[in-house]
Amino acid sequence: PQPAPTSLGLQFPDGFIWGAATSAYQIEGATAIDGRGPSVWDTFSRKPGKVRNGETGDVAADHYHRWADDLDLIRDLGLRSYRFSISWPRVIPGGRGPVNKKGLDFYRRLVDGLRERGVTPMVTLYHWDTPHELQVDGGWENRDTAYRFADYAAVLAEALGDAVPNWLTLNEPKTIVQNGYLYGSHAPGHRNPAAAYVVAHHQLLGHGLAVQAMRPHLSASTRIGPALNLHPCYPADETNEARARTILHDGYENRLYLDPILKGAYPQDVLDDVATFSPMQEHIKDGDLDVIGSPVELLAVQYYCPLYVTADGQTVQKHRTSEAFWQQIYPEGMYDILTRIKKDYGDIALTITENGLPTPDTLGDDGTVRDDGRIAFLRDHFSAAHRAITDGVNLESYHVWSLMDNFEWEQGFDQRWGLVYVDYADQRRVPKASAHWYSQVIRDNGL
Ligand code: GBH
Repeated sequence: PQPAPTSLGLQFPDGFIWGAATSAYQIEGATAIDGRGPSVWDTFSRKPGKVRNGETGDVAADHYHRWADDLDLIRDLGLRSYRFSISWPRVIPGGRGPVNKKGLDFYRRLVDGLRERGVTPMVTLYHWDTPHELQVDGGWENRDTAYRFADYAAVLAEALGDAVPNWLTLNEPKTIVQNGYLYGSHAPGHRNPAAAYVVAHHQLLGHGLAVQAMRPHLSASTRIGPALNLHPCYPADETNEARARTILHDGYENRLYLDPILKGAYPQDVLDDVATFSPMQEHIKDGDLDVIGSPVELLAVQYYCPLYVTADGQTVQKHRTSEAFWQQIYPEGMYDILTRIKKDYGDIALTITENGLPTPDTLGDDGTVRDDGRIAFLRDHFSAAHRAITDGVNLESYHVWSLMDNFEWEQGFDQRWGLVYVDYADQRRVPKASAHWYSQVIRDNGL
């Protein structure tokens, strides 16, 4: 039978996979249960003034206890892929040393539970929750953390490798560099440009070491890749100065991570600029770039917004922003970043692992949540992705951020990014209008 006609007339390719994403600290709660050790986000969120309203992930969406119901919800919405992250300190509480079997068992239940429901798991090894004990020794400033990350990656590949076809190493190493070490707004809360780019290198090294450590435990068809938040950068005006600053800005936002992983070399313009304020290069040892450039089969792209760069290297706003002050809404940026990856990095398989919008959602008296803004946002970004596919981009799946409302880092619980509303008073889940709309998109494989 013909698929039902859809309003925009956009049909996605057969086999295109629709899903949603979450991360461990943002949804799990249960931070002191079953042997989990503390992470940097436990210690950071407890410090006064770091998170809005002093909130923490101690309970979050209580997913650790409600996982089975949440997996039923994922199935009932028709999602075919679920991207979640594993809490490093749940599996290796001290960051190095003994494995916590209860922690591993939780993720085994999750992975098996997804497969029983016909949903493919996509696992992120690390979504910012560094074990506190490693941070005491310098965290990603310390080269040793990269090796400990590889040990952890091998443990997971061995334990879950048979059941997980796609693995993502680091989530957004750039965000740790920028928010964790430049602005201080994320854990570990430093403002130290010199350290920030040492942290960039050690994270990238950790990525490469993890890829190498996992391989022996995985089948030949299992794929590994990084999850990078990419920002298309445009000059704010037509001056030569703005154009030049935009190229460098693109280097810091995109090429600093893409080039070493996919081309085995750092971009020279960024290295030269970093050298004016950071000892990063002293930390790049012989052979590191071969490790970082270890072959990967998948690039996970997270797209939220573009950046407009002025002649003096500042960024300015050109479009309406969302509830998140940093997010200008520009769906064409999705097309631009996807086509640019193909042009500059070739035909590596791409997945969108995050794209979404926060909206001021409330539970209505009739028990529904009307989030029309999210529907419009997703419709426009799905359309841009469709156009990229039509133009030959190898995009195979799309994960909306997020499956459900959760702990939005320094913004706490006020910003709601979910397809599913979470009532934090009783942990009730209510699929929003966007969730119902998305289910229809999935059924139609189009919109
Ligand atoms: C993603 O990051 C995260 O992976 C996810 O955990 C998060 O919930 C989701 O976005 C929604 O925010 O201080 O000006 O840099 C997206 C990248 C990096 C964008 C941090 C906002 C903070 C603003 N984010 N950045 S700024």
